[in-house]
Amino acid sequence: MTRIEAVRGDITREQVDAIVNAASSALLGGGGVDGAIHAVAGPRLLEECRRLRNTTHRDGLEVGDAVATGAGDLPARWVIHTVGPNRHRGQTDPALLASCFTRSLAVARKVGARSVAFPAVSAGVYGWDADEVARVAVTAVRADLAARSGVAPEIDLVRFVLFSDRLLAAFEAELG
Ligand code: AR6
Repeated sequence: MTRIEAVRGDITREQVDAIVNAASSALLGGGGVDGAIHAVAGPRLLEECRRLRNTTHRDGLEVGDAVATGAGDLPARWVIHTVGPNRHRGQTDPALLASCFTRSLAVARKVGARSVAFPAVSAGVYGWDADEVARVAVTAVRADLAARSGVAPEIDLVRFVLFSDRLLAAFEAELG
């Protein structure tokens, strides 16, 4: 069984195999959790992101998709970059947000990560409501894990790392 939990904290401090970044399509850093992750990870992370842009991701990363890099100086081993839908650009389809979580889990399995920490993707600059992000995230993660239970390699821990009490309460309410 995979443990799913929510904690309040700074995702850059998480000692898990993979942390998920709420990136932009450009994959070259930004503000919010993206900026925090790049600041702690250091220049190696940006180099790896640039390499992706010069090879497999010349047009950047699509909304709802995910891709892994190393984690530079972070305690985690991998950073999984995903691009949430931007409500301010009319990207209001919950399936796009759900895809961020399921694609990130697929990438985590591909690299062999057994523990994964997620931020509240799209709940910041991209303008989604905390309760909706919590509902979509928890539903998507639960459904994904249920669909793959018993299929190796398994993920042992999914931890939502929330930056505010408001977000933590929203996720706790969904997790029940
Ligand atoms: N640990 C955990 N959560 C954090 C941290 C942290 N260190 N820092 C911020 N958050 P946002 P988005 C929370 O704006 O809405 C960037 O510029 C934050 O409080 O980081 O998906 C990218 O480059 C909020 O609840 O991501 C993109 O252009 C949540 O993380 C754009 O922002 C997500 O907020 C992505 O916007």
